[in-house]
Amino acid sequence: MDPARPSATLEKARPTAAASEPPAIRRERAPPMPICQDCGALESIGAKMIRFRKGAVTMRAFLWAAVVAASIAPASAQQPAVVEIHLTNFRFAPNPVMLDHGRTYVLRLVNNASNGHDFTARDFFAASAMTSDERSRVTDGKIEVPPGQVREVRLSAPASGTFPLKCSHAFHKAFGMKGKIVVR
Ligand SMILES: [Cu+2]
Repeated sequence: MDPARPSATLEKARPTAAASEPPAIRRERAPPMPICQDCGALESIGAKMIRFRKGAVTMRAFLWAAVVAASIAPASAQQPAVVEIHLTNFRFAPNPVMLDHGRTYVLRLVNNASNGHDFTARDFFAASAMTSDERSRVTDGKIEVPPGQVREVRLSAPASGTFPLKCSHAFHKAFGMKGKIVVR
């Protein structure tokens, strides 16, 4: 009787409360649903949460990429691609010289001929990124390579394009010592 009473009173209290204030309860509980469906308030919060999560994932991916890039960067800075170009009577080899945009190179100019030659590429040198020290190796858009010697210059390849290359020694271009540098 005793345990039944309280439950009975609760059951009694509930119906009476629900019966006495059904409009008030329904009005208080009802608004959230129409707001959610009508103006999409809840949906927008959900979307924000998804965007936040996506942002967090993107941020994580970005940080990871930055860490990877940071670990790779010093190695690529220490080890630029070496491109050996032979200057002979009277041609450049390879020709064209193929480079990739933005990549760092050491152009190793090798002259095994008995004549002096030069590597003249004014537009290419002007467009390439170089330290002032490296740029000082280039005179008037060219690098002179005495017979049997090697000259090196380090640079970052410019935006993609085709740049003329020649030897400026008298008649060498006419003899065929010309070519191009193609940056992809
Ligand atoms: Cu020449």
